Amino acid sequence: MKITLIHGRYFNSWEALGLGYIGAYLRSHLPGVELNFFQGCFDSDDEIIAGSVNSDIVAFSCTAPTLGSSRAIAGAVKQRDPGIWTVVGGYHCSADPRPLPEFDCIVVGEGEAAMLDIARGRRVPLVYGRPMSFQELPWPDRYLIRNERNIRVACEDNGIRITSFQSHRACPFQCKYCLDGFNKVLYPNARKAPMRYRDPADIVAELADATRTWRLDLVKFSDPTWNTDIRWVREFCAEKVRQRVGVPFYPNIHATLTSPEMMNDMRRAGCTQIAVGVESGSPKILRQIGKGTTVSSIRNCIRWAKDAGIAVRAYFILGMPEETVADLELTEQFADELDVDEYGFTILCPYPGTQMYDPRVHEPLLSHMTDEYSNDFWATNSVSNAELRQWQRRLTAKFADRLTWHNRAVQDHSTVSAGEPYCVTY
Ligand code: B12
Repeated sequence: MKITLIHGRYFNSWEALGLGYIGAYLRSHLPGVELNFFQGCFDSDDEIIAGSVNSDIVAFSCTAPTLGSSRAIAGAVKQRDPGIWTVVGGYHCSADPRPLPEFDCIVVGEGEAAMLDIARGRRVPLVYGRPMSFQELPWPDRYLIRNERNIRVACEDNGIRITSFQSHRACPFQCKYCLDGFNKVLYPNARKAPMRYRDPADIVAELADATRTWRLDLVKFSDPTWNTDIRWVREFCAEKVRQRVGVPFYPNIHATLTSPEMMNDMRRAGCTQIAVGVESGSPKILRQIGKGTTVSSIRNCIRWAKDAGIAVRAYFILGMPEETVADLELTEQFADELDVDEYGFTILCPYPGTQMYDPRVHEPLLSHMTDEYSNDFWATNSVSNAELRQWQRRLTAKFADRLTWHNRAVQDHSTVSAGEPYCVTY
């Protein structure tokens, strides 16, 4: 049995962690399985097609912007050998699992158990993955996903070797712009997101092992919100200190769930930087996003981080539907006031599966809907797309010396063009 796993083509080069988990799970249950891996930002379409044709199954991992190029590759593979079973999983098709001619099967939700069933011969057009527990999941197979390539790009750009880890699954928040606000899509039978946390001892052991193996200088977390459980954060920090795993770390932090003690614990455990989704400086817009943050919780969180000696990256989203110029002005004032180390400014993008997505309006735009850095159609009720882009340009120019890699990359290249692995995602 030969299975080829493909991470759809996007212009950044994060490691394909989800496929790393799926590959490790398949190997632990099917010892003889032959696994093959390609990543669109490193491997050309021709290489991927040539490397896929003698497989039994070719499976793609896609977000909305990577679906188009994956469809083209799947189509070419099918044309060469119609007997190959093509599968697609990941966020986009989980949110929109309608059949597509290039794929024989769509997987909704977490992919490990679903892919094992498929590898064992299940041949149906739609498979619902089940929420996996970390006790049954091996660590991701970083050799399979050729993690060194991602680390190398990061190192070439920043001089540091960095890669990502997952500390829990699911998200309890329902932010309007994020697919996780639609946990129902991923976990259709659950009333609440089925949160699962890793044993702190286990994740710290993985950090230690990977730091040694891959000579890491910094570890980041893929979790959209890392501090969903304050007690878990405390235990993780204590465990990292106890196991003397000194590698610095960098998580995404929800501003409301913080305290000075938490920041101090994190700093002691090696946290050198946090990312905070500030989103807006307008109390009205923050309420509408539904994240549960306020101007004052954000202000406090960032002050406590700075006091603890932790650097802060702040992300802002422009363009909630009821956002006005007055709200955008509040955002600019808040960005000035917060005075953080790094700034990112995006324009809301209505991805399928988010509460902002209206299929009647947005589906026709999907073919050229790139992402929140370059979308050219989204507007608020009172601010046009051109004006939003103007605001984005104004803010990125104002904080030009402190921009995130992504904003810089988009600026340098004026549009986001897929298939150029020129930048890292740190
Ligand atoms: C970390 C993260 C990133 C990282 C990179 C992640 C990566 N590995 O490539 C960075 C910051 C670079 C990033 C970039 C982008 N991201 Co992002 N990201 C996330 C985040 C926070 C976590 C994803 C993650 O790594 N999870 C952990 C790993 C272990 O799991 P996984 O990849 O989800 O895989 C599991 C399942 O999805 C499934 N699965 C995945 N692939 C496959 C394939 C098969 C065959 C099967 C069966 C199953 C399967 O099984 C896996 C194991 O259980 C999610 C939001 C969230 N709440 O989770 C958004 C999210 C995935 N991102 C999103 C988007 C839109 C983007 C960008 C377009 C944003 C941008 N403009 O840069 C790019 C696209 C990157 C790309 N390569 O496609 C959207 C996707 C929405 C959609 N409808 O497609 C999300 C959901 C956030 C949102 N706005 O709603 N992202």
